[in-house]
Amino acid sequence: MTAETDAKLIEEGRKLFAGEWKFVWASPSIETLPPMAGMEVAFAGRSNVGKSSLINALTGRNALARTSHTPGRTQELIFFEGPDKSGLRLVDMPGYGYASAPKTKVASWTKLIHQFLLGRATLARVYVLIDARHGIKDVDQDVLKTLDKSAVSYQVVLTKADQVKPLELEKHISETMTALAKHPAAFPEVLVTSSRSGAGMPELRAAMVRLLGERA
Ligand SMILES: Nc1nc2c(ncn2[C@@H]2O[C@H](COP(=O)(O)OP(=O)(O)O)[C@@H](O)[C@H]2O)c(=O)[nH]1
Ligand SMILES: [Mg+2]
Repeated sequence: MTAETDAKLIEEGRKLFAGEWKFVWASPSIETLPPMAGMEVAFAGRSNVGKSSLINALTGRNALARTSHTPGRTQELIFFEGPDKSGLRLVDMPGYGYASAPKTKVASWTKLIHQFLLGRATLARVYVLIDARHGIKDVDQDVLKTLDKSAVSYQVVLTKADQVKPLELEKHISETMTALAKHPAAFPEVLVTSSRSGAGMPELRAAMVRLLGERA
């Protein structure tokens, strides 16, 4: 990867996400998924980790994905579609791991996600969001294990980097890399982001442009 291709991908990413993004589908169950089309990229993570905020920051739309102060609101797979020609879709996944969830809810989440990950040929990547303040927790490890068993490649994205001091951030990045070494299916780099400051957005957009190129 040269600096030149990097800059080119970043510019293409900027253009792609400057286009019109819209909501297309919400699916509470595996039976109601939209027909497979284009290339899908999904965002997973604990409730409140910043999935919906990240989708809003990527697309430059304040209220495309609904964000919430109350954890555990999104219990559906929500699909967003980019400019027609791109064929790119973003999928906001239901959050996991909020303390007040009854066991049955956790079980139904796991089932939905598992089925989605196993049967979705159009799914090119799952971004697993991890709060930069907390690092990878046990419940995240369970999800990484589920992903290891699926055929989908995934990458960790640290969120809310604006809330963490630089030294602490470095520590959490290296701890995350160490944890990822035990997950051979994980992409061996972490993306550091803040939806609030916009940090990491150009790189994340560029990463999706690269995926689109690999699929074409
Ligand atoms: N400081 C800071 N707060 C954030 C950031 N991203 C999200 N949040 C806040 O975290 C809370 C949960 O965000 P949300 O996107 O709804 O999380 P989700 O449940 O994973 O979809 C909200 O109060 C957001 O304002 C960020 O980059 N920086
Ligand atoms: Mg959400």
